[in-house]
Amino acid sequence: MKQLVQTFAAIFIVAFGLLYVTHYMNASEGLSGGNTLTVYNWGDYIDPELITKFEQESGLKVIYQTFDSNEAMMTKIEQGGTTFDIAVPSEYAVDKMRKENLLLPLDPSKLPNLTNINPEFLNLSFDPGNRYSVPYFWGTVGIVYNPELVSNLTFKSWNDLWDPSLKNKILFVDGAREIMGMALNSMNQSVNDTNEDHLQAALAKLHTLTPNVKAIVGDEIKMLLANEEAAVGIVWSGDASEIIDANDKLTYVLPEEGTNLWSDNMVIPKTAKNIEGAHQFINFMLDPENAAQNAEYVGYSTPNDKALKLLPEDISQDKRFYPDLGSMKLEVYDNLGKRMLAHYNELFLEFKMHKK
Ligand code: N2P
Repeated sequence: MKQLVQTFAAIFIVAFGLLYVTHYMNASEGLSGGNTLTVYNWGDYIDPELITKFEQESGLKVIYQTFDSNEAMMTKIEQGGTTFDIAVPSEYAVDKMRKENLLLPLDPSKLPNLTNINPEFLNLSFDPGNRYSVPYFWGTVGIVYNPELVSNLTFKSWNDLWDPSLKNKILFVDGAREIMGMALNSMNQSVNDTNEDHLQAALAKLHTLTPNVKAIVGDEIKMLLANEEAAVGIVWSGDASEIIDANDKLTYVLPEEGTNLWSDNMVIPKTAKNIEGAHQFINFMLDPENAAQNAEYVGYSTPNDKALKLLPEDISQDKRFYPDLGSMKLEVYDNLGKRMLAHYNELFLEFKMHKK
């Protein structure tokens, strides 16, 4: 009997101990929700001062994690085991996530600053009525280049990238849709093409660009181009703006065949623990002063009209980063469905593996 009591006591102590440790770990990793807010955003995509300001205003502790592609972010949220309160998917990923029930509906009464957003960025087909998402930044995919390091090329066409003089001079952003889309655009096809012959032709054409591609990189693309370690980059517009800020010899162009127009959007994933805090964060980022500060810091284009008015004119009037949307052949990525999106990733991976 005594032994039984001792065994029970031991089990009790171990179980209680485990419970305590789990609780403590959850709290310190921000998994408990209460006083923390877990934000999952693209790398280099917020002014850190704004995180501190939000913490001071809200009394919440922000746990900030980053991703480098929609696909990586969605996989992590789909797999579960995370408690992200905020994520920032691009439009086609918002559509996919809402259809897969990965998002919580927003409460517009908690987002009074939503009225600051330019209506052109609201109520779009990937999220009618903005039930699940609020625009954060927008931009294009284009070519940033250093005229001193390329001979007489102006990149009016995507096909200029294939010029033999560019051997080992081009950096690619590490994005399946961006690079497959570029190859498709170079053949006057849509960035949303799903025709297998066209996709295989795009991959074959990409393979022929291999000698000119120095590397496929993440956020370090900005540093490499600004330091003139490569002459040309296929980049998101905001990265180009930061590169040009650091080295004004470079410029940014959108080739005439057209390109992608994207937007990234704040959402509350189904895994959220602090829904109230998530709304507070979204509303905070929609505040004109905060949004302007953020846009100036990260270099991306803001969809916030009131913020735009607060930005210096050399930013807000720069047509490279605030192009007239009607004047260019710009295409938004469609949600091509789970299988086709996976196929784009496979094709891009095949290109990457061939390259190495
Ligand atoms: C910022 C990444 C921007 C993502 N580093 C474009 N969708």
